[in-house]
Amino acid sequence: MNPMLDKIRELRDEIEKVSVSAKEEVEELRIKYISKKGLLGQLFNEFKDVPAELKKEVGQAINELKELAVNKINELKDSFEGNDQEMSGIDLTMPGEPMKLGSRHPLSIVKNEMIDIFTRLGFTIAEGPEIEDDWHVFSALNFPPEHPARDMQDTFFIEKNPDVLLRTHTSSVQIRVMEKTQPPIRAIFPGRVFRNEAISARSHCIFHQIEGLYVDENVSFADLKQTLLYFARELFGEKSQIRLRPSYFPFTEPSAEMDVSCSICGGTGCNVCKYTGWLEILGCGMVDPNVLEACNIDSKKYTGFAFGMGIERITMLKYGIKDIRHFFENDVRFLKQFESAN
Ligand code: 2NL
Repeated sequence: MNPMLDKIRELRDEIEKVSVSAKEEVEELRIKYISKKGLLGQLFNEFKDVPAELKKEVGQAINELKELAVNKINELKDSFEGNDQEMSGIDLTMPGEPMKLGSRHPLSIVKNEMIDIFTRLGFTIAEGPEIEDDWHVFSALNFPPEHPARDMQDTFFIEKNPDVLLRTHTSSVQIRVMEKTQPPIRAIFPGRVFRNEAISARSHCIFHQIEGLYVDENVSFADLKQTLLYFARELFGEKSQIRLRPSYFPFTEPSAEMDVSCSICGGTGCNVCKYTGWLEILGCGMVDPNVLEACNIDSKKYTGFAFGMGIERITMLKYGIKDIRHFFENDVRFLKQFESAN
């Protein structure tokens, strides 16, 4: 038996048993065995002295040993890089930690419900700019020049120029739609609006509205009532009743305010409806002919109804939220009480 074969067998046993406890030791092993001057390198050097008849057997044994050493060292190296399941102590077949889901903001939940209801009635959705001009927010909507809403006290003007302001209602988007489309128009207008008001439990300087508009030939007040009754029953339950009280807005004539029977007590009286049995939820009316004409819509041919409501107010009524400021503070203890996002 050739002494080289003994040496090879010894080295093989040694390498098979080798174990390490730190990454640096793997590098030491690499240098010891497979670097140029390592033990395998020496074997390759000695190979030239092996008698010709043994060259085949010894050569094969050296090559096998080299393969073993390279594999073993790579295996040890991987175990420290976390590539090996068993060595790194990580079981990749374990189920993952469930991800914590966020929850949808209550205003978004209610807004989406409202959008769904009106979409089923054939209304489309339109959006427009928050920074507006006097025409789209006031003049086209039949506000007289001296109307108090135009005052610095009520509206945010964002430049010295009094024609650059934050919209106080989404009616400005309705004007934009009517200016560029002829009837039939049937759309709703969700969005953020701004009023220069003191912040309290009941009012905020930023809030959200949905307005609606239907303009066509022969649109009547009866169409308005039936649309709003359907809306109230879808949002507050099929037993809901509505009532309309006369009101005034510059942009509608006649105008009304709508109450829905209290969804908390069913109309018998509770502290949410202040023992009246009714909750005021929106304003509405027939679009003033002046508004149609301002948008180049023929008021002799077409009529329309419009309505508007605050999303905060309706969300507070639906969920019994007592302070409007909760919506804007984004305290997770408040937010996580509402429906999960998925
Ligand atoms: C409310 C009342 C209302 C409208 C909004 C409207 C828009 C155009 C023409 C006519 Cl372009 N009307 N919008 C009509 C009646 C009431 O809002 O209490 N909102 C929170």
